[in-house]
Amino acid sequence: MSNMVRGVCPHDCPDTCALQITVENGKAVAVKGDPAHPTTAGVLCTKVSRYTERTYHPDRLLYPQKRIGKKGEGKFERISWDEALTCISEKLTEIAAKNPLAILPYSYAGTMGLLQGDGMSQRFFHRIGASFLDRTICATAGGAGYKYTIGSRIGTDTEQTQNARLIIIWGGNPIASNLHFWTRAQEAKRHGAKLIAIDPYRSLTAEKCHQHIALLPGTDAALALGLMHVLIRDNLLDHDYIAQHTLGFEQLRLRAAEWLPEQVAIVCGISAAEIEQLAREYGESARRGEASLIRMNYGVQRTHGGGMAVRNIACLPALVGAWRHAAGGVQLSLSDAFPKNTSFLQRPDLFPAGQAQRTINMSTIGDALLQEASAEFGPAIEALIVYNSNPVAVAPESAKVAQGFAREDLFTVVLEHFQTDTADYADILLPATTQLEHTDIHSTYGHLYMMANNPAIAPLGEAKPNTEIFRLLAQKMGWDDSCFHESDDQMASQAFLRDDPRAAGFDWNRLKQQGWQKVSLPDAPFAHGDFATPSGKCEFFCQRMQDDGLDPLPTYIPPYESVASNPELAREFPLAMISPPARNFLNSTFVNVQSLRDVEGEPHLDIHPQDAAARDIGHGDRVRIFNRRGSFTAKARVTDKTRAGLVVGLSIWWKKLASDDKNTNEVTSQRLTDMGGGPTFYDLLVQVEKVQAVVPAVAG
Ligand SMILES: Nc1nc2c(c(=O)[nH]1)N[C@H]1C(S)=C(S)[C@@H](COP(=O)(O)OP(=O)(O)OC[C@H]3O[C@@H](n4cnc5c(=O)[nH]c(N)nc54)[C@H](O)[C@@H]3O)O[C@H]1N2
Ligand SMILES: Nc1nc2c(c(=O)[nH]1)N[C@H]1C(S)=C(S)[C@@H](COP(=O)(O)OP(=O)(O)OC[C@H]3O[C@@H](n4cnc5c(=O)[nH]c(N)nc54)[C@H](O)[C@@H]3O)O[C@H]1N2
Ligand code: SF4
Ligand SMILES: [Mo]
Repeated sequence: MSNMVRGVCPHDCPDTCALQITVENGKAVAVKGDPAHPTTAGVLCTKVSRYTERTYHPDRLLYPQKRIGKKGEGKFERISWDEALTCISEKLTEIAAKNPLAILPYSYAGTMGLLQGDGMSQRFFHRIGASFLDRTICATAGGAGYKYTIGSRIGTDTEQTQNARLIIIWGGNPIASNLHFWTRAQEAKRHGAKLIAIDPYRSLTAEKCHQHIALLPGTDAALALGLMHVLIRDNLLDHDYIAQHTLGFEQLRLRAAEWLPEQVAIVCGISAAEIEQLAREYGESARRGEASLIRMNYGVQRTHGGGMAVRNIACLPALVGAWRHAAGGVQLSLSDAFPKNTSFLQRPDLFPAGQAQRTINMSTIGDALLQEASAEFGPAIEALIVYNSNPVAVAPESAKVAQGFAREDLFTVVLEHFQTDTADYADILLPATTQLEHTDIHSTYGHLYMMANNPAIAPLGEAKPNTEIFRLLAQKMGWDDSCFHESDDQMASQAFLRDDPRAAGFDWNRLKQQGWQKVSLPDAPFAHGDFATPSGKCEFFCQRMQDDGLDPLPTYIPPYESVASNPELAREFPLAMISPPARNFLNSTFVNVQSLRDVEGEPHLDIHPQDAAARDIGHGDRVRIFNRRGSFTAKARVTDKTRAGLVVGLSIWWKKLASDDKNTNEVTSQRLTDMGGGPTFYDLLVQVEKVQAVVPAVAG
């Protein structure tokens, strides 16, 4: 018997595809994109087309286990659910009796579902009075910069992309990480649109654009100031839009006047002509009444001044009036378009009244785990419950993260599908269901549909949904609050605010059958201003930034580590390094799926021919990449895809699937961005040396 079940791709990807799962005799045999979903349009990326391979992977965790080896050794023995839950609840009760703030959840977007993400789990941590986790690892720097300027994370609807005439892909690689936007950008290209990539690396996407501007990492804010300079100098402005819908133009004019293209060119490592030309094209396109779209992505916000860079770029459409068009403006994220019922899902009101609170930044988890108790820090972290994340592989300055996880006095619980690098450190390892095995409801950050996920198959082995695991734990703790008895369906039915006009008509039962429903957002959301800032305008001058100790006007904050900003460090470690996502992995997810790992091969380091020659490095040689924080090895790929002075290691490898048990995060730092407390994964200097030449094949 064969049937089709409607689902949603749960991964941290803006596309949030609608899935159709074919089930035969209780087994999922195929996962396809729904042809009727407007952005999915019947197509999935290679990774998720192979979903059954991941779900039925022989290494899936199927039973609860407890540690029998040393911390991190990854040796476990099977136990029952009852034993596992009893052990966890006893340990947490004991710690909470001293100070519940010593308990910390650690989670991110392994699934973006509103239930299996931070639904029931947050209720649990609020009720126990645990430390809060500031979930900064991806998007908070840019989110902060964007919100200061625009007010909320909404922007151009992806479904308009094909109507744009100029598309600037700024710090993103959509062929790998936002495929369904790229499909529409291609359609625009066929209709005559020009595509420009701004990226230090000739990514798969940059390669396919008409033009590639390869600036130095972390200098985007300066480039945006240079563009403002030319737009204002040459009067390529929409004066009417500026007068009606922006704040602080006079101050911006004076600020931008300081940023001469020749000077910006030096900061960015590009030519003044590139800046002049880009500004002219952007301004003139708007002037002709055409839609110009900036797709800004995460590459921009992973250095010291990442928040400011996003803010500066977000000012550009208001200068030229690009927001007047449904297909113009900027898209960074659309996540604020969804009226999520977070207070119901996560129940912050359960936090014990009057108890002290503490927030730990997930991007500095290494330092946090190594902190001793003190008046400023509070209690040392004694229990860590990890779900939907793989911090030992993905968090910066990995040596410290691993050292923290290795603490004998730390009690660690990991909820996972697989025995990841992080799972190796668990005291109790719990098997979680995958998206094919549980219910969920989703918002997204790359389109405007509320999405429903129906379970397609029964849970494998003894795996349980995250929601159920926290429900059972709450019962073991002896809590009788009714919210811990709510089913996934009951939670989903209230996941969006039904009386909010954006979610008008939201009904969980209908959504489950139909699969999706669009939230309502005006076609050109800022055509008539209506920014969600305090002034209701696009804020070139931002009082809130001043109040927060930041420059209230667009400015440039150089990287912590670059040849220009730290010449002394650069003498020892002369190469900048970035580690953006590999196409066939999703962060560290899928690295253990053989057919996908085969395509990526092994960890590589892309290095420019000049830098390779200076170090006697040949194509295919094994190299060591190092700085004062750590080192890892990779296979050199000598290529002009990267610029001289920059090395690129596509990521994020499982450490244990690399030949030296290490990955790029050995060399990244725990320093944070200018705003939003974000990580600075692309702000570092390294040195590279050959450790082993390729052995040439013997001819004959
Ligand atoms: N296949 C795949 N898809 C993914 C992911 C994945 O791991 N794999 N991850 C998902 C997640 S969590 C996220 S956050 C998104 C990320 O989505 P994107 O932001 O689109 O991420 P990338 O694909 O890495 O593109 C970032 C690009 O920015 C460039 N870059 C690096 N530093 C700078 C800089 O200083 N300035 C500029 N202008 N460019 C810079 C990099 O070279 C890279 O090509 O993708 C999501 N989708
Ligand atoms: N060097 C470097 N490091 C980076 C980045 C980079 O570009 N360079 N990118 C950063 C970014 S943008 C991000 S978002 C982070 C991402 O880092 P993470 O959020 O940790 O993402 P993943 O590595 O994909 O790990 C997610 C884990 O959740 C598990 N999981 C999935 N679904 C479920 C579920 O339903 N239940 C349970 N219990 N587990 C589940 C998966 O099996 C997987 O192991 O990494 C960051 N780290
Ligand atoms: S990872 Fe992204 S592109 Fe691939 S199926 Fe999921 S949502 Fe779609
Ligand atoms: Mo991310």
